[in-house]
Amino acid sequence: MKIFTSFIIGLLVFDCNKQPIADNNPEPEEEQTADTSLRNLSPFPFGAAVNINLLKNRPAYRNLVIEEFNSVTAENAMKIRFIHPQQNTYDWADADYLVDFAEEHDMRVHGHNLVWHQNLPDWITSFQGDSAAWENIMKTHIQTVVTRYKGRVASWDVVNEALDNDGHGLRESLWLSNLGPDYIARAFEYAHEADPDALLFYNDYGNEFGPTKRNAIVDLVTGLKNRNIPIHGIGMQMHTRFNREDNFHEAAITSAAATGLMVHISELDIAVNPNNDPNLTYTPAIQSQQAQKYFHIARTFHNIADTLRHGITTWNVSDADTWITGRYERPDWPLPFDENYQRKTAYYRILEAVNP
Ligand code: 9MR
Repeated sequence: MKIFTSFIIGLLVFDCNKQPIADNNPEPEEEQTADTSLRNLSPFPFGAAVNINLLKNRPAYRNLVIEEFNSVTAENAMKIRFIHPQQNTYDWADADYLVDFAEEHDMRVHGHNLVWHQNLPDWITSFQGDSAAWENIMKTHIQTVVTRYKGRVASWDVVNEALDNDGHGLRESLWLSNLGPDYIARAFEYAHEADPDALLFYNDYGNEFGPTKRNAIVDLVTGLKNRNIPIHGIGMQMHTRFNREDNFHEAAITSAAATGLMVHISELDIAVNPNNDPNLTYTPAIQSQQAQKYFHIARTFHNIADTLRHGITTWNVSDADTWITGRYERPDWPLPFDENYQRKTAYYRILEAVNP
């Protein structure tokens, strides 16, 4: 029933917003959709994190990605556990598929990610060696992956989530304990050596939590920049919620831009069920509050200097494939497209925000 209802709502919203077509000038159907798409109307790249299986096997998903986005991030396919499963084995199949797909459809690829405390393969978690041997693992991984996609992957999340949850310091990890705190700077240097033209990002979550995490992120990247470490941007994941106050999102975006680095809202989604209510209904009031958050975030981003706008990427494509429902085992509807891949109110508010 829930799915059926949102399908009907999706159809209604979709229909109400169709552009009128002049009778004497019929355009091919493909172009009518493309004219009103995010990729055509946004002045900066608009992307999504994509799942390679869905891209291959679900036509509605694939078509939506092709029509709406001009940037893609692999949700998982470029993570070390998948791309580098054994010390001397790389599995490029899914990442290659995505890069080929992006080129075919004139999209930018944002690489996610090179160094992270999570998603490590067993050969790394069980690795025994001195810090030179660990350094070799990090350097070889970064340079092998970046070199393979040199000139084809425009930008990379070089280091992901190196700060702890609250921003009180660096997160405990195998990288930190074996390499010391300056592993972050060296990761950027290794990536830059492998592809001097790639834009390199520090990516983290919680810029919108409040001043402690926000300032910790800003201090970390500013420190790297001041040492002339080749860092070009801040990725702010922004997995946020429909009832967070606007000033938190605003402070996150404007403080990142104030560093002079490029800004990527790299994993945007807006949860509506942060309290894990198993019986929550996605009411029109909740939808409209969520759409207003999307509007505010997209407009605030739109208003920073255009040279700093790397783009906005949503984490997943639609409410049918969001990571949130699986991870938290709750109903939720965090994305601009519904379970049937139809545009939601949030979608139209984003269009309005980026195309004033
Ligand atoms: O959405 C991703 C999920 O499918 C994976 O199981 C998980 C672990 O690799 O990572 C999720 O993506 C995360 C991203 O890589 C980093 N920021 C938080 C994202 C959501 O957890």
